[in-house]
Amino acid sequence: MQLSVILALVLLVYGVEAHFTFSHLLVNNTQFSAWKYVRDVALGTDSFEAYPNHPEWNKTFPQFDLASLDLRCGRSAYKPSPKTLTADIVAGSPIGFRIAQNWPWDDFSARIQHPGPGQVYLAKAPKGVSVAEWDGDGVWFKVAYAGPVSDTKWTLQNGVDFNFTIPHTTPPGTYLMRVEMIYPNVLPETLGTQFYVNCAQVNILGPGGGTPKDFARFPGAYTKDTPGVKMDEAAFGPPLNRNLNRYPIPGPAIWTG
Ligand SMILES: *[C@@H]1O[C@H](CO)[C@@H](O)[C@H](O)[C@H]1NC(C)=O
Ligand SMILES: *[C@@H]1O[C@H](CO)[C@@H](O)[C@H](O)[C@H]1NC(C)=O
Ligand SMILES: *[C@@H]1O[C@H](CO)[C@@H](O)[C@H](O)[C@H]1NC(C)=O
Ligand SMILES: [Cu+2]
Repeated sequence: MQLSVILALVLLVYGVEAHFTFSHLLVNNTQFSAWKYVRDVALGTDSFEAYPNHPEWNKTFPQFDLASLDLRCGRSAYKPSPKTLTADIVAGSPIGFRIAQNWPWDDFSARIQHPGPGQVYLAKAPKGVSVAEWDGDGVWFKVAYAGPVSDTKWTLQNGVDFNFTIPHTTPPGTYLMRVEMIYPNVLPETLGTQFYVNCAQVNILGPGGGTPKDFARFPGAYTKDTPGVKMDEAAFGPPLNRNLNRYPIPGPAIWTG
């Protein structure tokens, strides 16, 4: 590979627009303020980045460690925080997560630039435990997947939203709702596949009647050998987008109600 190509790839991986947090919940066609219903995350440090030392920027640094508790809800966000509120959402109505966009420097317009899929999981708070006080140490089922729209294009890439609908028959109750965007990555210059993870606290309203199945735990759902986390660069190597319809979806099957 030519040096200029390697440099371009490295910039694509480390570029300032690259990182993000899903800090806004979208409910009833409304964007709620950052970290109102989404659990706030701790600051990170990223040796690859040399950008202004702004707290919201430091929150964007991704997860790499598949065994870390931080893979559950983002950096230190498995710890409940009294400042996070719980949003009432109606099962079957359109909802979403939106990334943080208000940055203190001019040339920054945040978008989900990395190639890769998004997924949403739900975990019901145990009986008698308020979701606001729960660390999410339970079983999670998948309710949404945003994969490739074509062989060369991902649904989420270059946008700011991950919109979806949870099944109408989801059992009512309080849940942690975990969003992840996965940037599958095999470049030797990087630390590996990146996870952008956040969790909202939601109270699901609706008729219920469905029986969720195919559960996973976080951490634990993925290993370094999970297809879709571990990439075969020969098949389709991010950051290049090609043969995306062959992307193997990591984790359990999606539950549609
Ligand atoms: C996601 O939903 C919001 C309404 O909550 C809407 O304003 C926005 O345009 C949608 N985004 C996409 C990419 O469809
Ligand atoms: C924020 O990230 C930068 C870049 O990695 C790092 O130098 C700095 O120490 C971090 N700040 C805090 C408060 O963690
Ligand atoms: C969304 O609308 C429903 C009524 O349709 C309401 O019960 C709920 O509180 C609203 N959620 C939020 C977060 O405003
Ligand atoms: Cu990034």
